[in-house]
Amino acid sequence: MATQQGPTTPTPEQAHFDHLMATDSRVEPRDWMPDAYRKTLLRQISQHAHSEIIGMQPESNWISRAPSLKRKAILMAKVQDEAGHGLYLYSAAETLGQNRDQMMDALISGKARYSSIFNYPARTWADMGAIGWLVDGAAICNQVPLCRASYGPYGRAMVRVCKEESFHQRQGFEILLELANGTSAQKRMAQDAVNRWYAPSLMMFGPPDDDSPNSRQSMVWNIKRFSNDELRQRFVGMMVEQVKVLGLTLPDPDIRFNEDTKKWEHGPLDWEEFKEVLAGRGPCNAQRLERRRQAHDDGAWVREAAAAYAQKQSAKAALQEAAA
Ligand code: BYC
Repeated sequence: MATQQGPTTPTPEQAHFDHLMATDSRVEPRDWMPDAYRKTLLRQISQHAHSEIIGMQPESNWISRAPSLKRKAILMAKVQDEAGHGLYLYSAAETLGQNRDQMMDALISGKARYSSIFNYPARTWADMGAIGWLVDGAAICNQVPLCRASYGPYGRAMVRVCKEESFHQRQGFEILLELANGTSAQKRMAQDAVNRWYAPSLMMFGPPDDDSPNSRQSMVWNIKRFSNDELRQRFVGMMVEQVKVLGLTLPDPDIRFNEDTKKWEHGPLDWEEFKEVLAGRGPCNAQRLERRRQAHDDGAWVREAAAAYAQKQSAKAALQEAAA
């Protein structure tokens, strides 16, 4: 005799989680969550944290070559901010059960992802402007909706990150504005940097929606609020206006205003190049990872000293407790 299969009743924990999702409420570290939710958050937060850390490299290369003391100080502060963003995100990941050592091992062994954008070289000072304006601009566009991500520690980290990214974008815009209003050689340098960073910055939003295996579920879980293509399109609309103020152009002959949707649309992107970069074969993948490995090795003595100090402090505390 066939048994009748009704819908399974969710466990109380699952029901609570479902309620949090249905009411667009926050999940906190001590709440029960499905394994797949935890896994996808860890996947995204890890990718994001490592992007911040690897993202320090193209800019830190220019600190010693910044054209003035003021520019040097500003760039140094920006690079330090990126390190801070990485730390907030590693802490958010820790609340999900993955510690910083595990995450760092995954990065330096080449297993973990970081944003494709940081595998492109920063060739001139104008690249500092283009990175700030386009790369931080794309990051803000992507990350402002993440301030409402359902996982509390991630959403709260994003609030602070976005505030700092806004400052970064303004400094990038201002570098480009000054170059664009400078000599003709400076203007050419600014345009060349925009030409090289434009398409890679559009690819930061991830693959097209039809080819994005994670988006749908992440949106059901209120982690992502918009699809990759929606955010990319929104970003293009912002850049089209801002580039006019710069007196530069976007290297996109097919960009057009869609009268039906009242939105700007970009031309085709080279998704084969994107896949190559993700597969580790971008212009700077090997160099970026090697530099991170070297920095990790060079910092070993700091970690050892900190661990020895912590051990000494806890032994001292234990002795004091025994004596009390
Ligand atoms: N690069 O299903 P999809 C910054 C991967 S740093 C590399 O659409 P999802 C800054 C994706 O991980 C800003 N990988 O995925 C720092 C997935 O692979 P796995 C960084 C990419 O997660 C210093 C696969 O492709 N911001 O601001 O739904 C200086 C399929 O994709 C990329 C963030 O990370 C990419 N561009 O959506 C200056 C924001 N795109 O994991 C500035 C947080 C996709 O299955 N992250 N992949 O192996 C996100 O919002 C989402 O993770 C993404 C991708 C939109 C990037």
